[in-house]
Amino acid sequence: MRTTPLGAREFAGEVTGFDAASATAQEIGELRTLLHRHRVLVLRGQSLSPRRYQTFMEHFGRPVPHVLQNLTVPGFPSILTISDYVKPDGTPFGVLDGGAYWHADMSYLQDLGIATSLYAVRAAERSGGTAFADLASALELLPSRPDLLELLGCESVDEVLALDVVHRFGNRKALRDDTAAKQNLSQEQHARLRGARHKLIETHPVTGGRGLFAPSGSAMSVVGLPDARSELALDALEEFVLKELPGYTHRYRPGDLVIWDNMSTLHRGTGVSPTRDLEDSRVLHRINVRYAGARELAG
Ligand SMILES: O=C(O)CCC(=O)C(=O)O
Ligand SMILES: [Fe+2]
Repeated sequence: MRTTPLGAREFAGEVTGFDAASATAQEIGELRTLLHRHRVLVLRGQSLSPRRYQTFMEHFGRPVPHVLQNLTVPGFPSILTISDYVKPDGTPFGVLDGGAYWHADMSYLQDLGIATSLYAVRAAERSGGTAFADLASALELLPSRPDLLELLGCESVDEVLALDVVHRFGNRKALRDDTAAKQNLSQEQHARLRGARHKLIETHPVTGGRGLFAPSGSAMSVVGLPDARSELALDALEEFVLKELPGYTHRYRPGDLVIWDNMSTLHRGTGVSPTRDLEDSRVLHRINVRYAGARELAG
């Protein structure tokens, strides 16, 4: 197994010499360590049935089924289909827009520590990729940005450590579009997504390291700041991450498996546009796992 960083500061590692379908528990254990070293892992040329894929990801944590159950792989409630293919009757084959805005998956859940994997069953030149931004060195750079501290209403980084952020399903920047309604969530699904409160600087449940957590996407407001100020501060944090921290954009080929840690990264889908041509479409299988419990697993 060899790893080549794809971005600066060891961000995003391409792993070669690893076959997810036949990996031993020890190899998978090594891959878990690599995930936390590089935050994003890229493995090309994998060949995984839904069953093998899910079993493989269960070594990273417990699957967390997505609320959009109607778009999961039949028989696999924990595997969500992300696709730009629209069926002849006009209905989507999968989630068309899995998140074209910067976000961290499932930050609206109370229990943190979510990894995401996307396995490319099908890929096309015209289809969008996934862009990633690294949050790992944000906290260390914060003292060099007194303007950000001021926007957050803080005089020191210690005060920043005490800030809480409210997260709710959807995208803060498109709040008025009512994203949840657009995705046809039932009342019951809404109730499950009431939201959560997290620290702006969170502790990683696996590594124990502290870092900036999910300033974008479902981060709705900084507790204690007036609404307009809170918006400005969260927008400024996102801009800081995108301008000053490492990034990597993945373009899919069939057989790619991309795994990332949502505690230390942001991501977004790039250039999603629907197609009725199956041959020219992208089909990704997404699994989310929560790290809690991963320690009990072999390897
Ligand atoms: O469309 C993509 O490449 C990313 C989708 C996404 O953000 C997700 O499924 O969580
Ligand atoms: Fe996402």
